[in-house]
Amino acid sequence: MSKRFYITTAIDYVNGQPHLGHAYEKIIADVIARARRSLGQEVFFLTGLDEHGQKVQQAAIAEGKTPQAYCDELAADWTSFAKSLGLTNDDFVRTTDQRHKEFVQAILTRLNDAGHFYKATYTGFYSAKEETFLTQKDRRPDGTFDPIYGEVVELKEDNYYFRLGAQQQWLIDYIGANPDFIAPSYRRNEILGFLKNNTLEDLCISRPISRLNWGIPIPFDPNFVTYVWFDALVNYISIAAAHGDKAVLAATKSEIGNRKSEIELWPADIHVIGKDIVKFHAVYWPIMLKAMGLALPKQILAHGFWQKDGARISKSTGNVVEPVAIINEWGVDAFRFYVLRELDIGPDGNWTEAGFKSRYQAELANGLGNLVNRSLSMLKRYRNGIVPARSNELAADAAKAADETRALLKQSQLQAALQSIWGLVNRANQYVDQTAPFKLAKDPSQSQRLDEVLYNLAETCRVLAVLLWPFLPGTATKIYAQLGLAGSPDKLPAATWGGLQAGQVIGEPAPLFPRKDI
Ligand code: ME8
Repeated sequence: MSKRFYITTAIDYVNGQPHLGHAYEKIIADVIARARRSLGQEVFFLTGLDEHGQKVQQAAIAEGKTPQAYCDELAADWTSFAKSLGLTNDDFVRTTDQRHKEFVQAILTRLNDAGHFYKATYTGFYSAKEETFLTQKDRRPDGTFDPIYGEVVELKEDNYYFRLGAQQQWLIDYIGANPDFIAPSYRRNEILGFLKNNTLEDLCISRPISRLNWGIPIPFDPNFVTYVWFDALVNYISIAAAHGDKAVLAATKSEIGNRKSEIELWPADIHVIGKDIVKFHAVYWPIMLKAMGLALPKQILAHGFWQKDGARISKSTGNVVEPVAIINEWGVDAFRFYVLRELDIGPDGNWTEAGFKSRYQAELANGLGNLVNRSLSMLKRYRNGIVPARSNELAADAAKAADETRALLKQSQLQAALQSIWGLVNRANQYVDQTAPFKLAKDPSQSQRLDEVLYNLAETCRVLAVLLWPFLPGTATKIYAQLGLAGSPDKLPAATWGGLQAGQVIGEPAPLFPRKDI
């Protein structure tokens, strides 16, 4: 078996319920995963939960639960959330999984044996809220620390450190030589700027159990647990190892558990993450991988942050978007469409209810929904639902949309692909208005012309179903069913014009996006 296209998301902290930002990231990864499958690649899509660390421990204590019980309860909500989003993930990692914990410990042992770690005493200012030590550079001009750090206390403690000193230059060279390694390019420039203008400090990879005990024990020192980021990043390879990935198993010389499969995954093709955690993925993670003797991921794809109504999303101020409530009211495809169409992968976005409703009405109900419904209803009414002979009037428009969509999907340009697809939706709606089939139907001498128009419309709907499948899988499947076609529109080569055969009997037209009073 050949190497799979391996795509991952950040694993989310289980210190509350999932929000819009979490949903957005997982949907991006799902669309890319579906698109690659549709293009004929074998794919492995991994998402999951980051369950250790102070944030989770504190949230559990606040609810009077043990961290494990707290995580178990929330993990059920998050896995059902993944289902509500329509995700096609192949595995779901929890960092409390035994398969992950054992692997992290094996890695720690090996890196320690190879001399990558040392123990040292550090005195400094510590923010429990952000789980980070602060330096003089973090002080504001008046000497205080930013309130985002919460209470800052002076701490003196022993810890284990990962040597990063010798690693800076090769990473700068690597990023320089691999322009697609960090995308979009402005994030790459930020990381290059950071690496060129700062000296990397060694990374503290442990936490004393006196301060934090909710973590993976450091195998060579029972007084410490693993720093949550060192634990979390490793999920991308611990799960590859759990599926029998040869590269990871060989590099880490690990033999854990009974592996049934031998799926080739590493290196990952894309790590989809948010802009706030690029440094962890583009600086620390590559250095960790190099120390383990593993190849670097091919791309770190960083998306922006959502706000709502121009303000930060925040549980405490109540400024939230409830993805599940939106999905229940409007359907998962409407939710997926809005976030992908509204926000390109990179910049920040702003959710407004008016914006959501306006895209629903204009692009889904009046655009795509209306096109499919009137095309198929007319075919039903005027031709008993039987597809007429092939005609190629819209073939060039459909081919243009299909070619563009294919190329854009390969570059993970999801918003641009949707724009291209809607170019075809709009062209076909315009074609209905220009050819006026309802008028042609009244004139028996125009019967052949009506056949042509109806074929072009029905075939355009079929092509649209194939192009839309990665984005709006439920809608695409409904369009196929309404066309009376068996199977799923899940193979991009099927977007070639002429797939609909004369004589095909279509199914029942039904509105895809019911119009709502808004
Ligand atoms: O950072 N808009 O977890 P997390 C868009 N456990 N994306 C957002 C967002 C927003 N408003 N808020 C958060 C963590 N995100 C770590 C990751 S990976 C080895 C460990 C994104 O729950 C954020 O950028 O705080 C990140 O990619 C993901 O949601 C999880 O954030």
